[in-house]
Amino acid sequence: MKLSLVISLQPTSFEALAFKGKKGEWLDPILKKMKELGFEGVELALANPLEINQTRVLKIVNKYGLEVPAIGTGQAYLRDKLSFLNSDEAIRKRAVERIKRDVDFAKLFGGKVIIGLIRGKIGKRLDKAKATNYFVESMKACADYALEKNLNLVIEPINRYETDFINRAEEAIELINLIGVENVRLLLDTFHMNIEETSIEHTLETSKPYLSHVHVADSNRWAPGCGHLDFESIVRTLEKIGYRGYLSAEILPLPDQLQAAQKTTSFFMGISERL
Ligand code: LER
Ligand code: MN
Repeated sequence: MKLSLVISLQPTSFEALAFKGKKGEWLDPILKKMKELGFEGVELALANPLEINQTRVLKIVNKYGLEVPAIGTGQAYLRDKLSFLNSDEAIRKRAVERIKRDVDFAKLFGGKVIIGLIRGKIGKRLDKAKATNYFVESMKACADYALEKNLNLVIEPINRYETDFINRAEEAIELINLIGVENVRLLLDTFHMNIEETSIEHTLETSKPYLSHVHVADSNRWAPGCGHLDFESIVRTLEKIGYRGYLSAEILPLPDQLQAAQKTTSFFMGISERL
């Protein structure tokens, strides 16, 4: 299993990020540090890929020999209010177009595109059946586009305090089967699983045929090892089901940015020595 760290290329209100973009030359020194700490990948979250210098990002990522396992898209919802469940068709269409641009960006690295907060919420205007139709329709359009580029989309169940649509792995799997395009897979995040799933290990096992990306954070969303999740058991289960993808740390920058990143690699290195 390989380790990556989620960082944002743009400023954002989303808090669980070790590093966030700012003005000036900030990306190069951060990726340099990540490489030194032992990360093999960097997961890039952003609001809109058309607002950034993609060639420059690619150049810096390549300079440090890092992989980009996934692109995070939730800021398009948080900042620009785009979502697949908006009752306004024009906004749903803009959300699909934004994901297509994320797919173009992901293609530079061969990474997956995450369908997390961008799905939106059922809220008071929709019911579950209508939300499901809207979601499946948008997902099919994005998945067909990604399939042409040989890329995967991954649906991420998110805890009930952030969304009322797809909180558990079982719900995501049902939708993956309904969408029926082979490049739509599953992302599981240990922070959300700790809130929503009866057993993290059991859910990992039953998700085996679908699982294609994993976010790691401890129970308090600090770096793994700083809360009360049993990561030895989680890693053992991932090995048992033959998961070969990334563990991507989506964590609060606490007690500070660097320590959050350092604790992540030293903790998982300790686990792999023990297992
Ligand atoms: C949101 O809490 C989250 O985990 C992100 O990965 C979703 O885009
Ligand atoms: Mn996540």
